[in-house]
Amino acid sequence: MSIFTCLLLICVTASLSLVSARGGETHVVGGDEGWTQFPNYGDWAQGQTFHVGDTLLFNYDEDLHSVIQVNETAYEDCIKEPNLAAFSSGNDSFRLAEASRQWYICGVGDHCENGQKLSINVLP
Ligand SMILES: [Cu+2]
Repeated sequence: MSIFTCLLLICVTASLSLVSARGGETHVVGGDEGWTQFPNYGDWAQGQTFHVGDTLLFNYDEDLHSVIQVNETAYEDCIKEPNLAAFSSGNDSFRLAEASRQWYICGVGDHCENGQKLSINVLP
């Protein structure tokens, strides 16, 4: 086998493994700051690429915050009821099951109004 063929095989193998690695990433919402008031989750989401099969993880103090999945209108206006789903364990993870836009807000006090809201676009 020539050195060229050998290098080509290495490249092909490497790119195949990159493709298969897609769709299993865990996104910790807010990074080190986690899920709390005042971080700009729009900025955080801009730096991420969400794919079906990835996991979204909300880390927060369960005495201070919660996670509510809502529709776009409720996201814009911080409406907590009715909602699609509600969580309060402090360590809530979701597997992103379909390519769609999703919206999450905190259900405590005026936290949503203070910016504790997240909108993500999940790609196939
Ligand atoms: Cu909160």
